[in-house]
Amino acid sequence: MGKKIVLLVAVMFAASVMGIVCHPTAAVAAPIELNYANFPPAPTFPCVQMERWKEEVEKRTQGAVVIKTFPGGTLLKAKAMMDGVVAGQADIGCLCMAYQPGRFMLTNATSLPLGIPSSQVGSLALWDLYKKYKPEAFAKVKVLTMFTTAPANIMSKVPAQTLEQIKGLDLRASGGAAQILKAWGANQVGMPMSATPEALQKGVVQGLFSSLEVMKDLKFAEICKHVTMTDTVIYPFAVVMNMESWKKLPPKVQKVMEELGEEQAKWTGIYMDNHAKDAVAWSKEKHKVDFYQLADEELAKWNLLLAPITEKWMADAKKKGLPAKAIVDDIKAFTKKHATP
Ligand code: 3IO
Repeated sequence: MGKKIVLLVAVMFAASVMGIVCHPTAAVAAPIELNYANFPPAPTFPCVQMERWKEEVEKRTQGAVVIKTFPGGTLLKAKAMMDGVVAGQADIGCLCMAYQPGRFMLTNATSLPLGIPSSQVGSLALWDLYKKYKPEAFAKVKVLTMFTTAPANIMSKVPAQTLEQIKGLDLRASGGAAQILKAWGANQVGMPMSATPEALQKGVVQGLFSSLEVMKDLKFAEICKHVTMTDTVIYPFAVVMNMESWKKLPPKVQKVMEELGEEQAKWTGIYMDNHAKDAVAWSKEKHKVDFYQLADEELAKWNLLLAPITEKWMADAKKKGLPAKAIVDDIKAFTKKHATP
């Protein structure tokens, strides 16, 4: 009797193991495939964070999800990213919000001159801001993470060390950073980062205003021999997913992605801050780039010109029915919270 039961249990156990191992649907259950589009070239930080996210998701879902990455605008280009993801041309897309200032007005407030000191702080503050306000601009997608660059500096072919030297100089930037260049008197030229290498090469612009890691990743150190350190304003980014693609995911996979949201923001921030430092050292050593630190009184003069930018954003935001002052106050508070260890 006892033996029979043992045998029966053994047979049932073996059958169930066989079922798990050999059941046709379980054994060949194809992984869920997701396409992830990005606009700049593969060596740049938005693509580095994309590969890290892909690896983490594939690892944490034990291969149930496979992510195919498309850097360099091969699936969707910079300004087509949001609409392309909404339309399902890609499941996931990484976009720079500064390229569409009006569309992402609320989150673009992080690129007002409010003193965000680093990418790590900026990324976590931006994520907090998104979670608190859940802007209408993202109603049609699932937001997977957000992050920012390190503060922007001027990289140029000619010295741009005084307001006189900047006056009328063709410099490239987008969104909040573009407003800063205008305030300093440059001839601001707007275009995504992905179009900048060619514009520099062809002489359409004499330099750019962005975070310094591109000196190495896009080899701007070969052509821009001058950097003026201002550490003014970040560029904000979002990673968004098509809503249908999101809803189709098993809850376990959704959980993995949701748990990665803030972690990915922080990872990207730390990567960016370290990489920007690394790019500075590399540019000095390998390409003899001159890094110029503004004197305090000069920097004060430059900063004074920036005050109207936040006022203008607040007036415009109010017109659109946004709680402008609360948003700016929150960005300052989130910045302080993440800047104090
Ligand atoms: C950026 C965008 C793409 C690749 C590398 C980058 N480093 C800084 C940015 C910020 C940005 O979007 C821009 O246009 O300066």
